[in-house]
Formats: sequence, C-alpha cells, structure tokens
Amino acid sequence: MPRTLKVAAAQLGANHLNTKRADVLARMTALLRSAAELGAQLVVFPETAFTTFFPRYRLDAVPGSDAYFDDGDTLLTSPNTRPLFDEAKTLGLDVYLGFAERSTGAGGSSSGDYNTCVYYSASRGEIIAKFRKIHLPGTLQPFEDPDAINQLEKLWFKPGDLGFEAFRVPGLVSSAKKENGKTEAGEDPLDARGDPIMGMMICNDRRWAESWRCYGLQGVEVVLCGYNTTAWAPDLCGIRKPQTYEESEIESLFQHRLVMTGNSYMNSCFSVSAGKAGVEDEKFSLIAGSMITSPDGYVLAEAKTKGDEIVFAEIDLDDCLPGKEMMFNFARHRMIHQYGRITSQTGVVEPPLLS
Ligand code: CDT
Repeated sequence: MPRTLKVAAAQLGANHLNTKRADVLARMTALLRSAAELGAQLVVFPETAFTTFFPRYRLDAVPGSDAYFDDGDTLLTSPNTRPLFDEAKTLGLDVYLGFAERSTGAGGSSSGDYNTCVYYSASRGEIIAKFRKIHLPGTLQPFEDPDAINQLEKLWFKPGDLGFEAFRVPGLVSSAKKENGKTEAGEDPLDARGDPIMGMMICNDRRWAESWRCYGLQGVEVVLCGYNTTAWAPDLCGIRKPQTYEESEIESLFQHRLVMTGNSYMNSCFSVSAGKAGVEDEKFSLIAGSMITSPDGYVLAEAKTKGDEIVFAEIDLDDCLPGKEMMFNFARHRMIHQYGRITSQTGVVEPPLLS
C-alpha cells in the first residue's frame, strides 16, 4: 500500500514592524484554505511567521516587542494564535508553525525566549511536537557600521534545548500505527512501516549536516523547515568578492536549494521548506524559494513568487526506501569509530605545518 502524503509549503510575503497580528492571521488562514483546496494534508509555515524578522534589530529598536512573542503552551487557546489552529482543525490540516516563544516553563520545557516551531496534528487536535532552533546565526552585538545588516538572534533568543527529536505523525497515511516495521503474521513488511517519521528544524539549522544526520539516524522521512533568509547581508555571509544585490540574492537562493536537496539526498528523506519572502520594513530583502525536495535530491516544487504562495506536491514516503536500504544504509556503512571529532571538537583545529 503506497504511503502517499500531500504536503504544502505556505510561503509568506513580507511582514513589517507595524503589521497587525489579525492581518497576518487572515493571510495565513487564507493560505490554509488554498492548500486544502489542493488536497494538502500538511502545511508548513515560515520561521517567526507572525512578525517581521525582528532579530535584525537591536533590542531597544523594537518598542513593544513583547507583542511579538507567544507562549508555546497556550497556542491553541490564545486569541493571538487560536484562529489559525481552529481553521486547521476545520480543514483537517496538520500545521508546522514557526513563532517567537516566550516560555514560562509551565508546560514542562525550560523558561525563556526561544525561536521555536510546533507541529499541530489535526487528527489529534493537539500539538504533538516542539522544536527550538539550535543553530542561532549572526552576532551577539550589532556591527559598528550603522548601515550593516545585523542578525542578533543570539541576543534575542536562547539556543534551543530540545535536541533533534524525530516523531511519528498519526492520521496521515492509511497504514496502521506501527513501530520499527514490525510485521504481523502474514503481513508484507512494506505495509508495516507505520505512521510517517518527521523532524523539524528552523532556518540556519538546515545549513548544518549535523542537524540532518541526527534526524537521518532516526529514520526521518520528511524534514520540515521554516526560514527567513536575507537576500543581501554582505557583513554576515562572509563573501570574498564584492557582489551586486542581484548576485547576492541568486547565491543565497542557490545555497538554500543546495542544502535542502543535498541533505535530503544524504539522509534519504523528503523536505518541505517555507520562507518569509520579499522586502520587510521597506529595507530588508528576504529570499523566496520555498520548496519541496525528494530523497533523490530533486526539487519537486518551488515557489514562483516573492509573496504569499502555496507550494504543493504529492509525495510517496516509500521513495525514501531505496536510499535508506542501499546507498545510505547507515547500519551497514557508517564508520562511527572514525567520526570522533564531530562530537568532541567544535571549532577547526588545523594540521601542523610540515617542517
Ligand atoms: N533566520 C536565519 O537563521 N537566517 C540565516 C541567515 C544567516 S546570516 C545571513 C540563514 O541561515 O538563512
């Protein structure tokens, strides 16, 4: 029995410092309806979907920033977020939502401000997984150059502390809930793979092979990722040669495509990535390029605009099997005794010069 799934990336156009929550919610619920019309079962929204990408500003440059944060434990009941989940429930859609989390710690996870995403299961009517961004990019202090574009996430957020935990998603494919492909008497093993295995990351996490491999090692079938990627930030990207704005945007999109396709291939999984795109606050350009990629490393669908747009594909999770069983059969081929540096060393240690 094929394990097919209809997935959508809900790309959002720009938000601004003065964008009202009600307006963003109206755009997001409209995108949910468009996705549902295409038959989608799962919709992925961008990182910090409700607001402009405010970590580009100094703390004191965003008066009223408290309103940009939501409590991760009350998303289904708070008037600031509930309309999205009510609509998803009505339409029977699962949702990945990226938002700025202000946690009191009441729900069991540690307190503080995090760059977070959650997975809402429509069949359960509840949030079944939460991920807090682990690789916070940029600098702790703003650049001295007043014209430089900053990325101050290390100032605004604590690094994620929930690890890269894959999870099973109920209610999406017809095969029964099962673990580890355990077959019952007379059952075809291909019918016993159970509910889809998913993993979540946020923006910069996608550039790190370690994020993907942590999920690959849990048999991930679909990686979900929201992002806000600047199209123009020469101070942050470490480019060697001067670039025009156009060259910078092309390169940024190229690198986004590279990490989504390459890591999907190397971990034999699909990916769905959704960006916030366009020009925020009249000055800050974000790439578009929301996409769905395959375990063979192909782009199956990609955004055509820099605004609100649904990117849709029907995927067959069994397309993950050839890679997982052959080329990237981890159990058969990984040589972990040679990989010690990956977890014992953080920065680069160069070999000594030959005398
Ligand atoms: N939001 C986010 O993580 N953005 C980073 C930009 C890094 S610095 C230009 C990204 O990886 O796209």
